Amino acid sequence: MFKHALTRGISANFSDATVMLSLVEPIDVALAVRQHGVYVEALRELGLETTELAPAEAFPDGCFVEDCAVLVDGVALITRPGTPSRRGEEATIAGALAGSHRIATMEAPATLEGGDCMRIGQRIFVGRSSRTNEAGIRRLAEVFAPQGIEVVPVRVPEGTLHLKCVCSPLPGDQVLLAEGTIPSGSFPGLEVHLIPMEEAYAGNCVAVGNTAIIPGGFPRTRMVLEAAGFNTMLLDLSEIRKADGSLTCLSLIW
Ligand code: CIR
Repeated sequence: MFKHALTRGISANFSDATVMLSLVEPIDVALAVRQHGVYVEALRELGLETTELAPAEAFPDGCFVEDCAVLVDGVALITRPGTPSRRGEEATIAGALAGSHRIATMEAPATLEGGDCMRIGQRIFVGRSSRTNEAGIRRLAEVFAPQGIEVVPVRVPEGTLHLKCVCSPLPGDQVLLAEGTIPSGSFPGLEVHLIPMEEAYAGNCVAVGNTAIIPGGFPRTRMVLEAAGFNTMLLDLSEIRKADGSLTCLSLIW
């Protein structure tokens, strides 16, 4: 069961966040700050002790802390983000985790982002994406092998930023997955809860115990999760989504 969460506030320069497609509507930074505050509050309501780092003006994407580290049982692998504009974010994350984790690092040419890493039991499914390369995957396997972790690469569909843009872990060998994105057979031995492709954005949820935080506006996903026995908490993520962000990206939880 998760006990802690690390987050970082929204940068004053959040409207300059890296995006895959040009924005149709500008990001409302003040609204993003409020949405982020509600997110942190939701983590607290779920019983997590939260540490919030101050926003970093130099890093418009700095709130997406998940990408900067992969955590397994007291070890933190600090990543080397695949996008040059995000390099440097990971240093403050390493500092924040140093008190609670043994720190491991990775060197060029390896790149890896936490959004591509989905731990379920003793496996980490890792996306081969534009952000995560083979050297990054090898380093992930090397760091966590002593803890009995098996690293399982999964191809991320074209045009999808990270593995967890379309799927996310649920407690107890279960996974939430958007239909038509990644084949269910990529997750052998897991109970796969499928949601319709048009709700793929909600494939990224944060589940703590039997409660799943999901983005508002995805009724079929809510039904799937509730039918699977989860309570759901709905959050408005409109501004976070404009920056290609979703729920898991906004925290590191352990
Ligand atoms: C980026 O392109 O890196 C950010 N704008 C969004 C990162 C989202 N992170 C995640 O899904 N883990």
